[in-house]
Amino acid sequence: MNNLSPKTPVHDTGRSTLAALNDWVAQVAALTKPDTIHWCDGSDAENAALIAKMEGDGTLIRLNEQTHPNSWLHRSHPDDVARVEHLTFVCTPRQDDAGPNNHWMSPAEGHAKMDALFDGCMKGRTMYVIPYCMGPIDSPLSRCGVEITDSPYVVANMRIMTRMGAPALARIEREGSFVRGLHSIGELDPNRRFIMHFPEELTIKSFGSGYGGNALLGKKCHALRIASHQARSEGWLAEHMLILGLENPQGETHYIAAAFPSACGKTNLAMLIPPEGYRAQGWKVWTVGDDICWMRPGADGRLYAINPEAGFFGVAPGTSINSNPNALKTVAHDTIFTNVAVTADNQPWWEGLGGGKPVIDWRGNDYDFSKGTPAAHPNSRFTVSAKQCPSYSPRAEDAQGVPISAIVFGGRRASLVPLVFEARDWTHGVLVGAAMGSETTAAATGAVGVMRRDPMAMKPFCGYNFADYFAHWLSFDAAGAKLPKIFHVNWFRKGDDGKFMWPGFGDNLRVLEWMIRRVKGEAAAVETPIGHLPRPADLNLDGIALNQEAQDKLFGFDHAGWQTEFASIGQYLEEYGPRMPQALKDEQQRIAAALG
Ligand code: SAT
Ligand code: MN
Repeated sequence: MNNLSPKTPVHDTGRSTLAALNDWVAQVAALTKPDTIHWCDGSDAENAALIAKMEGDGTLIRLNEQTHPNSWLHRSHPDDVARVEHLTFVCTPRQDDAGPNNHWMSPAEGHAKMDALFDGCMKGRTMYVIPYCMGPIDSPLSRCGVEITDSPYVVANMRIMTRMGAPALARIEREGSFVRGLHSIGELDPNRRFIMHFPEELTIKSFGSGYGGNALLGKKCHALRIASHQARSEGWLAEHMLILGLENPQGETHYIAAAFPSACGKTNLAMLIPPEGYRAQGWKVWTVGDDICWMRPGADGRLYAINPEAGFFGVAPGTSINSNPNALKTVAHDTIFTNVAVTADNQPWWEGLGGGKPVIDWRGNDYDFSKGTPAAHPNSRFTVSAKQCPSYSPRAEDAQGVPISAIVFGGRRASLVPLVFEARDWTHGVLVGAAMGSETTAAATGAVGVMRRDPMAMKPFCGYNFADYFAHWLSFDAAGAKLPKIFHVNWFRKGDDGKFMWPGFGDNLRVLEWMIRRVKGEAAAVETPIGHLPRPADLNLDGIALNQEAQDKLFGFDHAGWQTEFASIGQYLEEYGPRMPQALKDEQQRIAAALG
């Protein structure tokens, strides 16, 4: 680290037995010059003291104690409400290693830029040292990190989202290695904001934002960008996927991992409640995770997955007793809400909640209905422990993870892409993931609703060159592997009237059921150049009314449309030059040829 000044006298509450950690903390303190250093132990007493401090200075506002015990509202800076992809960098010695999918800076330049911002930034503040573990504390698949931050809001969120404090520190001291994450909210100035990753140094530096994926460094920065890089060299996968268990009436549970871009319904799918008829028969969905999945081959050749997170950082708008009753029950207490609106009796409120009336908007102003602007920010969030979720899987904390039977890719596609199709084999499935497209959402700043390629929903999160990432995916098809089947879904197909044609939410179970029946060799499908498609009769559509247009579009195959799509996929693969694996280009050409 540059810019080291002579040791500043600071009050330090703790130390570790690990010299490398103590040295790093001392170096950071010398650079950032905090008044106090607080080593987080993760205890209830520590949390209570932090919450009281934040209530005192207005960082947290207590919500209605009767309806939402122990729950808080945080209003972020109005310019700091989402991830900032244009300010997010991957710093590798060679630019090619970061790939065209990342903004790049050389490590030397990145460190110099960040260290200049961090210089003296914690004067008058407390510096918190947060040891955390991503994944169950006793799991060989888990990995640890330490985040240093000057934001007590980040500490409170990290306590919910990760296994934080003394047990994590003990594991770090045993293992001797950890991901280093340095964060400061700085002045929350969008012109002095950067999120930098140094994958080869297992280091993150984030400055100028207090929001979600920019600031809770265990999440996207560590568990996806740094972890994807680590996973490549260690033979596993770090993915932007939910994990759910689907239990059938025979009591058999199959686990499914599904990748969708941010704000495309991962939390809703992970907490799905089966439709009435299915429930009566005994179908259940178990939630293992709603955002991130780490998986690796087990001794039997199957892929085993853990959720590295301990909580949910879910999108509030659209969450209702109809769309996601499990989420609503999960956030009934001990929850931090960020940028939601509040009602006259101080309950949290957001668009789509379906009850109550907002009187104060997410900025803290009186809400004016006549303006037609949303009361809650479209990317407002809840942070809550996974343990509070009624459908939390009893196997979610399993050290060995859960075996994955199916991998699902999906995006928001208003046109062309049918409800579901199955890839012919692993290589085809990797191409399906690589070719994924989706319309952008409010989870990142920038235009909403623009179609872009978002391979495996990892466009903002892959810590290295996508061409190498696809090659890594292809490498799992090795001798002895018992790989999951790969599917693609689109819950967001629209009809000529501009309305969604598929009911979605609980009814998505009908599609999951077909997938598992395909895995077991029990369900039929039609072979097409893009993969195996079900006919309407192959799915259980009891009680669902689909008109002819919906049947044709959800289950049909638009030959001319796919010809154009495959030409565009071919161009996309070319953007990566000779690094793009030949097997993927061959697969694209094979399908393009079949399309004629
Ligand atoms: O802000 S986060 O990156 O944590 C959430 C998301 O965009 O998926
Ligand atoms: Mn996400």
